[in-house]
Amino acid sequence: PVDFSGTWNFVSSDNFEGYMLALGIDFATRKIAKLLKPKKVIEQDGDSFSIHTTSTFRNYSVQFKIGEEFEEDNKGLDNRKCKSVVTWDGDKLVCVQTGEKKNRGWSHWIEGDELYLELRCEDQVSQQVFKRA
Ligand code: RET
Repeated sequence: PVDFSGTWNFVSSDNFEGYMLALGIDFATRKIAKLLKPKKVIEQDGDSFSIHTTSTFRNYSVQFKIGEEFEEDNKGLDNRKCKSVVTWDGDKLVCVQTGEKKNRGWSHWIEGDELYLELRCEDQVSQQVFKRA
């Protein structure tokens, strides 16, 4: 199967502003966040994942096991708690984040040496692309 493990450098992003607006992220944070080139460090061990998003401004980490619901605090993002669960859809990792915001979640997949991340919240979709370091 796919192995997401490794360090991934930011390449580009699309509509991150729309996603952050849908989450209710404040103006000042959005202005800073949209200039960031975050790095992803992913550790995958069987069905266990740890994903670290790091930037010069703020970091976000999440740990999960496929199919096991967990409480996500989204600390430093919108700080809203969600019940999250990540499953495989073929070779895609798909997360559903159930909480106050409708249609919230993300998908991760790999194409060649690029990692794609689609972020969803309400009617907004943002796509980010990373390249293997
Ligand atoms: C940053 C900077 C501060 C403001 C915002 C951020 C967004 C981070 C996001 C991380 C998503 C992580 C995922 C991990 C699982 O694969 C860059 C921390 C809003 C959206 C989906």
